[in-house]
Amino acid sequence: MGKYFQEEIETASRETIEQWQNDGLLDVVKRVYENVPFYRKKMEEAGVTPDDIKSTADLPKLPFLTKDDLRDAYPYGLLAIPLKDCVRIQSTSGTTGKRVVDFYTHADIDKWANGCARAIVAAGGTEDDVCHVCYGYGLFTGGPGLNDGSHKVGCLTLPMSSGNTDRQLQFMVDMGSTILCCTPSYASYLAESIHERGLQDQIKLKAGIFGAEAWSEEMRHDIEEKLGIKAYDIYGLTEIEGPGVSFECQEQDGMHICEDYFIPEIVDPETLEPVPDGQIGELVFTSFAKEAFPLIRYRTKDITYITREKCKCGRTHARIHRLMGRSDDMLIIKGVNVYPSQVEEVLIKQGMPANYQLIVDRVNNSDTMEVLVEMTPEMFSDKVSAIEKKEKDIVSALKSMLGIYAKVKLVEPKSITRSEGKAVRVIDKRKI
Ligand code: DLL
Repeated sequence: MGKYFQEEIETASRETIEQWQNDGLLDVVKRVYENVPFYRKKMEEAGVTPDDIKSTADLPKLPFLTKDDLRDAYPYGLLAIPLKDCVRIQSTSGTTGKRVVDFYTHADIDKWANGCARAIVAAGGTEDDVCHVCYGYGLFTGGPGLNDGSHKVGCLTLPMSSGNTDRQLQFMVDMGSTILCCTPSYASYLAESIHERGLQDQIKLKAGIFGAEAWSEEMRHDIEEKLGIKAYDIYGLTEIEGPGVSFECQEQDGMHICEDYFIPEIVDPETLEPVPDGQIGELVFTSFAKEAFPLIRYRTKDITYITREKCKCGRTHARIHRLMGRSDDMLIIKGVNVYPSQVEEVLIKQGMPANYQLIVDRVNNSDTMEVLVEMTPEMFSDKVSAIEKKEKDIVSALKSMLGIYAKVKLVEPKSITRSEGKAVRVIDKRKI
């Protein structure tokens, strides 16, 4: 295996990529207009027909699609083919509102696996590797996606799924896992557990493919240092396809979008107008290559910016910058905009593990924020005075970063719940 999984596609000229996207857009608009009453109605309401769409330059004429639309159309309302031709569903965990379900044909699964295989090869993976997948398996896309990608590359695949850290570490040591696929928060938890048990010398990991939740550059360095690996970011969402929509290469300088399957746009989340490359906004996708469940102009709510400059790795597909938050996870506390990633940055700079939770509340009409932070096992045995001092240091570091006071409480190691591998970073009691 060389540097790329599909060299010709991954290094195609921008003209070729644009041609794929123009052809793909015309095809998908016609398909949904003819086969999906939900879409036809939306397009009719927007006064647009397939004849109005000649190239990606006409995208702004098409209506957006949101998670609420997917919920309204649940379960079959956005299917573009007969149900009998679908072979798989995947779904979100549905912790907020109704589940979102995505359908796949054989061809859809094959393309998804290509995206994940490209990510694994970009992280240095070959058929000699042992790929340890501890994203959840099941309705969640993480496990199945990386699993299929790992098969395509020809790695020995360990379908571990999430949880049971003892078993994860035993297999990691016994099988000599070289590539670790999981959420960054679980990777840092595994790193701590490896150090606690003194297993560093028995671990053969060289790379990690981490995604499914926001993480910072500081957290990347922390994990890389603790595990002695290179840590790569991978992005995706259930509605579009799960992991492998975009992924980092050896340059670790933004995630390449599989542009032969998806058309990315960045729009201003307020005005919904497209913004130029390099400008921050909300990521929007058109999944034109999907047979079963193609989405047009789906608003991800994820905030980032895009670049179409050729990458040093030789790939030509556009890159998105590490995600900077969600247009809906920004907290407004006492009128100040706070992103959980800013808190994470402070904590890591203070030498804390990145396992934390923000509890936001409203007391006597005033917003409050409490930051629970897990201690390392070493800190846990420190004197109370040392712990109190650390809490004070974090309070003042947060104050200078955010400009507001947040109460800080250091809690026992591993006492903050991890659900489905994804960390629950914010509990906003104001909404309850
Ligand atoms: O999290 C798919 C996935 C699995 C991606 C494994 C990467 C690895 P959902 O559960 O539908 O799908 O959640 C999608 O998670 O809109 C982002 O807000 C967030 N997210 C996903 N990847 C990243 C990332 C999977 N690399 C939502 N950085 C997305 C930051 C991410 N946030």
